[in-house]
Amino acid sequence: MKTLAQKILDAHVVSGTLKAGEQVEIIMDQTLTQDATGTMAYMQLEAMGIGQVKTELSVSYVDHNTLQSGYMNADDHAYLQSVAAKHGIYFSKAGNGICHQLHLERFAKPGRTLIGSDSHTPTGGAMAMIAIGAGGLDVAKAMAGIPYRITYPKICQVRLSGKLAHGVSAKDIILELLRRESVKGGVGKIYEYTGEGVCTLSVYQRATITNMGAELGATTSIFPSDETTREFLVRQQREEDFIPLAADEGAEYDETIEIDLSTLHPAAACPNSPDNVLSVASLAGKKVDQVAIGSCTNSGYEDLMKVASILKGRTIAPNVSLVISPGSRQVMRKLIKNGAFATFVDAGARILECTCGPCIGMGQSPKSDGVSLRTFNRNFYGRSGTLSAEVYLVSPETAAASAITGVFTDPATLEYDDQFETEPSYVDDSLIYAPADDPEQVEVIFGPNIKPLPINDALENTFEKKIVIKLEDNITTDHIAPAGAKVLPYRSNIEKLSTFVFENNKKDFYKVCNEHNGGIIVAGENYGQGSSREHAALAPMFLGVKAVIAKSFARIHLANLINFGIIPFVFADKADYDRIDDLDDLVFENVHGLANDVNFIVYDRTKDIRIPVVAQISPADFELLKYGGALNYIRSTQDTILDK
Ligand code: MIC
Ligand code: SF4
Repeated sequence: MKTLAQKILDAHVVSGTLKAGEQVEIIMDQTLTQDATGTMAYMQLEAMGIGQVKTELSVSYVDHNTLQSGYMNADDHAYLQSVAAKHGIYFSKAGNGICHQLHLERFAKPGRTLIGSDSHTPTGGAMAMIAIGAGGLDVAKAMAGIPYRITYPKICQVRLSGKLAHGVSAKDIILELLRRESVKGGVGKIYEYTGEGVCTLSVYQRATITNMGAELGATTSIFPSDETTREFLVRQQREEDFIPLAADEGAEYDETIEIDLSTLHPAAACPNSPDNVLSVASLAGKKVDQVAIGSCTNSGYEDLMKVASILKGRTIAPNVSLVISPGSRQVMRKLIKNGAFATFVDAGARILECTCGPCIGMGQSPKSDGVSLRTFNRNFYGRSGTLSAEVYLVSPETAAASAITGVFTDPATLEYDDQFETEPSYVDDSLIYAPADDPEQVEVIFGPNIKPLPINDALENTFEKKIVIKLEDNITTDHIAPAGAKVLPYRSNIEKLSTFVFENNKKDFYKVCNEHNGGIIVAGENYGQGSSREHAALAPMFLGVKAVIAKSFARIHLANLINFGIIPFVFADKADYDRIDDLDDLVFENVHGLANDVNFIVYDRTKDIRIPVVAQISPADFELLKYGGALNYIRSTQDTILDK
């Protein structure tokens, strides 16, 4: 008797023991990349010497870096289009939509595995896929046919009963889970949704939930494939991709969480963390300056139809700026046809293109001390581009209702129609280009923004380095390698990008690293939560960071550190965090002798104390570290691990 997640995982495992906590290797059927992580991923694929990708399907999307002020982003787009054509990868052009929504609409298939260089890849779990976010190098490896290594997760059942009340939305379900479980509650887990409440949720609603499972720190989240899934696929004109899939009757779960949908109320994640959840009712009346509707979490057809329903015949409050970015061109086209789009314009909304936009700080930063309500998935410090802004994460219904009144408003208190016909989707793949028939003829275009991949040195057996920064709990990858319109254009230029590392925590961090010839990062719990951006490991690697000592790590960032040859240590005794300080000299002796889960002693020369730390990583990962990271390892051992 198996859970749904186990069924799909087990059918894809090629080595390892199928038991929670054990390392397994799984074959990935599909891959996706987006532009902000894709350039590195494809440079790494090319560095491996791969001709055609080995996956069933690989897609490259352009959706993040679309604000083209300067040549940089456009250079990246041209590179991505040409490299995709050459290596057997489908390419979705800028403006076509956000990778996760488009992938769900056009390519996701029940029962398949997907790895994507974006932390919200688990959105595909709404289509009964095992969909996992990872660093670009892991995605490049999957395209090269190398199985993906993960710790076999615990399977946590989320049993849904009842039905959502008027004004309550899928966003409120996942916010409730975040309230209960926290941003690190899902580490090492897959959340599998079951129960009679499942069939009351559409595929787009399920996608909101699986998307934001990333904020729980989970490996992924998954829904069964049922009649609702079939109808979605029929509307996308690909019913042939449907297969029914569910857990076996009597399957056993490691844990069960019960949620009665009828008891939920509209909720908001308050600054600066997605798990800082309060009811909208408790915030009612608080003045709002900006409302942003969109992102891969909440810009599907139904989300925007509900927004249109609330905005119909009304106009936004004078104190509010409302921006709307539809998740895909298909959805936008349909809203144009059925009149919903005209409603947005009439209400006073500012319409943005179908991209990530303000979610990643590509424009629309709020005013100083502004209160911004966003239907997005992350409200980390500084991510909006305005450090003093207060960003709240809410449902599209709460966002639309508050845009009209100008204050936090519980949508349950408003009359609006939340039933609308689910007509056939408008399907249009005209901005998705198939790979070239004659790949040898394709020339890959490298504009001046694309700089060569930095290569790490092999790991020294003994070294001494200073602590270059000491950080608190829950440091996000947005702290490490900030996003936003100013920094993101340098994602293909690591030298330049490295000058922004920790810019909001320690000004000129890169100069400190240069002065001390690299160093060691010390951090609290859940270090590296949030995005999959490998730049948060790659740029510190470039600055000479050799190890991070933290109380605990987020899953994807831990893997990225190993991939780029930075040793992730955890304190054997968390109390030792308080005994060491910024600029202490740390000595690491005989690191080549490291073994999984065995105490390793770091000598703090400044304080003359010994700190036991542990590296909880597999023997295979130790090998990567010795070579200075996965790319060095693959290139040195290529003949044996790549079937070219
Ligand atoms: C994000 O939402 O933080 C991003 C931008 O989509 C990242 C990827 C990136 O940094 O390029 C993610 O979620 O992985
Ligand atoms: Fe884009 Fe935001 Fe989704 Fe990341 S979370 S993929 S930036 S829409």
